[in-house]
Amino acid sequence: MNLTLYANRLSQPCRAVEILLRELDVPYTWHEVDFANGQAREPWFAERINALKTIPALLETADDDPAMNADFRLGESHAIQRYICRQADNQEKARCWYPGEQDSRRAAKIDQWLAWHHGNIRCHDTFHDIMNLHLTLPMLKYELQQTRIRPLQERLKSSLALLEHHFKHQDASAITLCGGKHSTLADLSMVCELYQIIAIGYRLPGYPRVARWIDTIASRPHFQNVSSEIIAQGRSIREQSGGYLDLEHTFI
Ligand SMILES: N[C@@H](CCC(=O)N[C@@H](CS)C(=O)NCC(=O)O)C(=O)O
Repeated sequence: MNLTLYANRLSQPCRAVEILLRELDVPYTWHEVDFANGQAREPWFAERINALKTIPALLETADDDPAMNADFRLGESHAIQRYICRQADNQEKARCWYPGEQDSRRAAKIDQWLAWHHGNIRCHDTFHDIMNLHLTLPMLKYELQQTRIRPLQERLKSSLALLEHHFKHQDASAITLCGGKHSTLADLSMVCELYQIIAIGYRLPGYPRVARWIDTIASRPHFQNVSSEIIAQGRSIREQSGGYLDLEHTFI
């Protein structure tokens, strides 16, 4: 495969795809998309890169001009990750992340959690709201903390409680969504999302198993390297925020 990843490391779904490529030693070319300034909404992007107008997008080509000559274009991070697992040379490793037809039931459980991720954790993630607030409307931060951020955090807490309950019934030596020692695409996608609030400085004392699960996956070297921009962004938000983030009491 000759792969080009159109992405941005401030985007959770993009980081999940890039971490997987690195975990599986799949070679790829990186193409940064300035999505914050609307690049993914420009007509050329929809026409040549991803008709869904989102990143990540994966292009596969026989030569080195993916935007003009791609044989295959794919959007949606979950679909991209499954495709990478199906195509990777190292199938032994790839099947640990997503077994596909080799183990249909396990693959179905991974699919279940991936679908739940999009309908729950991703919808209630406060990171982008906090970042937008921090960059564009800092004078309204205390007011918007109450009207905008708190309701999202409350909804996120119910998803965290569901995960904590799920992990209670898992083998305590390895916390993974689908059981077993190896993380899957579901763990990776969800932890990439949740790690954003950890990067700001929130901790999850009320959800100790969830906290351990995040820590286990986030401490992998590829995860840390690909997340370095989000870690820096989180630090800068924390340092300039004053007390409004309420880091100590939000997730008790
Ligand atoms: N469900 C999609 C979500 C992708 C998505 O929301 N990407 C954002 C960046 S995090 C984006 O491309 N935004 C472009 C825009 O809003 O113009 C996936 O998992 O790939």
